[in-house]
Amino acid sequence: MVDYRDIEPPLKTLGLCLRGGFVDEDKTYILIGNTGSDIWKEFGPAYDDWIEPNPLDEWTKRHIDPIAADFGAEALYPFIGPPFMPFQTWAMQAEAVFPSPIGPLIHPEYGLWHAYRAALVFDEPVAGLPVREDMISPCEKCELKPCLVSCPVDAFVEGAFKFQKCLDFLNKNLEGSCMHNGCLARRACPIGAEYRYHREHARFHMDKFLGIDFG
Ligand code: B12
Ligand code: SF4
Ligand code: SF4
Repeated sequence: MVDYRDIEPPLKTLGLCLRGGFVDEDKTYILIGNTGSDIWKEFGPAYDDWIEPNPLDEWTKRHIDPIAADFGAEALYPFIGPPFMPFQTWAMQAEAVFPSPIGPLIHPEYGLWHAYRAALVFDEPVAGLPVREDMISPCEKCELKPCLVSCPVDAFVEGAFKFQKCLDFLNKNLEGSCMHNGCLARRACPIGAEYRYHREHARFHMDKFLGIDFG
């Protein structure tokens, strides 16, 4: 039987980590993700091997497929779709993360500075699967909610992300703070401030966000 803790070492060398797991209909789902900019230390300098237009997705698949094969699991990815796999729903089952008012799930330690890169699906139980911690969302204790008042174009309206407003602003401010350092609304959140993405890492994601073909 595979032990949960045995999956961590090969991920660590990639700047990735385990993000909990859960059992559903006899299958065990284990989530893999990144917290802070650890992933950038491994992926960023490997730019000679980047395959555009989605180098992080290609890099992830290239490294995770063999790890999944070694452990006898199937690898699923958040970026393959549509239809996309319900990674945020899975994440809420796997670990103590909660919807934030601006969209991304918030983690009590990493704040908004984390993401999911893959899920390993096993046909059998996995030993040492951690139990999801019983916690409350940091947003419940956050009275001022600075994330909701920091966007220069009020892209967050009544719980929805008006991404076209955001994209229009970014396109007019390509050398602005959002593009260089990452979303101002996300950076306004006090939780997990020490995990904020480093400048180059943030810029990479903003460039990719801007380059999405919205049809
Ligand atoms: C499409 C997509 C987008 C589109 C959204 C378009 C649209 N209008 O839907 C665009 C391009 C705009 C986008 C932008 C961003 N995205 Co995006 N996106 C996705 C993607 C690929 C698919 C989403 C989807 O359709 N899932 C399918 C549904 C069925 O999945 P689901 O998990 O069941 O979704 C449910 C939950 O969201 C849940 N839910 C939401 N709120 C609440 C509240 C409660 C109370 C409950 C119970 C449930 C709930 O309801 C949804 C429907 O069932 C996901 C990856 C993935 N596979 O999920 C990333 C993903 C959601 N994105 C992510 C990120 C980080 C971003 C950006 C910050 C990108 C950036 N610039 O760096 C921005 C921020 C946008 C924002 N403020 O919300 C991360 C979020 C990580 C996290 N911490 O939660 C994900 C998970 C990708 C990843 N690799 O981790 N994204
Ligand atoms: S600023 Fe407050 S409400 Fe907004 S995401 Fe952070 S903790 Fe939640
Ligand atoms: S990136 Fe900038 S414009 Fe876009 S939602 Fe965040 S704060 Fe608003």
